[in-house]
Amino acid sequence: MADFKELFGDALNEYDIKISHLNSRRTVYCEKSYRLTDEKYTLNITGKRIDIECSGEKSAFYALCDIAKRLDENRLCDGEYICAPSFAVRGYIEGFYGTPWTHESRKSVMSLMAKNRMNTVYHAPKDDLYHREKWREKYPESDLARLKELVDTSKNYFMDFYWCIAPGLSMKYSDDKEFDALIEKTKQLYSIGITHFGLLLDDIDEELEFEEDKALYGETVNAHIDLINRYYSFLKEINPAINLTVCPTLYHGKGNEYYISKLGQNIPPLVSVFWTGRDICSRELTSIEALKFIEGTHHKPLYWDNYPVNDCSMYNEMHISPIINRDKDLWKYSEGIISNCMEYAECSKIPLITFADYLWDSENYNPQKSWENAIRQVIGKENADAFIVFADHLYTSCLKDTNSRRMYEAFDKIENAFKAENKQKAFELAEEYLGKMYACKAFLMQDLPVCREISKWSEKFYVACDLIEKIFKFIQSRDESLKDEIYSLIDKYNAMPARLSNDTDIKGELKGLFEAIN
Ligand code: LTM
Repeated sequence: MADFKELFGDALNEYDIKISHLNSRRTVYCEKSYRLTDEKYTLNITGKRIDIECSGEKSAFYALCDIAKRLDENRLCDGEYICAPSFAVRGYIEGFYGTPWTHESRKSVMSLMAKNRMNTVYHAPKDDLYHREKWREKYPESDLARLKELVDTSKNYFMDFYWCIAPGLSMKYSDDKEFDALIEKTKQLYSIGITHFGLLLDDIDEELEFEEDKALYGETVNAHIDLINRYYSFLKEINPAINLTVCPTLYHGKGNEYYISKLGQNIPPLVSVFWTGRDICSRELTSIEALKFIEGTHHKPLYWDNYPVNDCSMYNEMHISPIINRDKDLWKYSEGIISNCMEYAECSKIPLITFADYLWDSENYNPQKSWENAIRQVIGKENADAFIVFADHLYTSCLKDTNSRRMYEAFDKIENAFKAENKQKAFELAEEYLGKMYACKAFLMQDLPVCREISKWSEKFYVACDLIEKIFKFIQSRDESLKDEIYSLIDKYNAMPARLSNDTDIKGELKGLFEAIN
């Protein structure tokens, strides 16, 4: 069982909580989704007395997480609340290119996401040699022991732990010895309690490499269908309860393309199929597009959502803004969503919590509120307001182009004060904003895991602090000697690769400010 003390601290101590386990329609059937579920619960809150009605341990756990969350967000109010998740599958994947997470990070992300009622984790670090390059080789004992600890932890948190293998870089599909190697490796993982598997065929050559494969299969899709079907049969033979997810080689687009529709229509309906949406990193995920995918493949998509991941060409962006642009009713047309994380585990927690909120209750998801709560959970209540001043500059991603909304609002106010010829007010506002920037800087300079992860971006933010301070000083004093310092700070800012506010946007805003004072 989960360590409740570790998860909730003393927060729930002052409440008289009674849990009743019932196996009735009321506790296992979700009217909204027409699904049987072990995740539903009812809360009856009267002052300090809370009655929980649920079917088992998992739903009781979610009920307690819910109470802790309401308490934390100051919205634990009297009443009856019937709760069940929107999406059946709610999770994240360590599926990025880059340094894999440490064991401690993995456990820490897992417990936090369980507390936010996610139920699935995929283990697929691209640069873990045993996942892709050395897929045939068994894990050394020490690695296996760590994996076992993760599996055991996931069980305590009612999470499905998917271990994934990606043999497609070098596998000769027609060679039985290769299939045997896959089976032997899989057995090693089954021996430590894994019953959820992922077979990933993304990011490999679209053409068959070996003559023997070409002769037997003709085209890649036939080799993949054969591999998936043989692998699934093997898994079901050793344990009928085993689950399998596959990631196809074509994993984005419309879902009616030749490869993906043939693959989908020729593998068992119970094998889950990963799909990243219209693009590799999709700005939107829509129900209409999910329906097209279902039509093409005869499978509901299981979204591999490439946010907040920031590998490859995105490595200068830091993705901590909330998830947006996913349709409210997408749960009807998909199995669920699995968010692909950044190699920065601490920072990933912020967008992941917003995913968890959306996935639990997509109708009522409020990105802004969810994000602010996420920052409070990850950064701590005392520092959340300071941190947001910096986080305001980290919005650029596949989801959104605009950035630094709060800073530009502050600049607009200053500009308006100048235009109204209220110089004193303008300078006060400038001071106020600078004060916030420096309070933020003081937090970012601390030796904390999240601050270390984000240093490439915070270093640039410090230059922005100096730059804006100098600009405000110049506006106030008209001291021409400041100009050189300003220009050299602008050059320094532009030379730093981390992406914060776009340089041309800042110049545009400042131009407005200069015009207002002239
Ligand atoms: O998206 C998929 C299915 N595969 C890879 C990921 O491993 C990678 O992290 C993302 C983002 O670069 N793109 C991919 O194609």
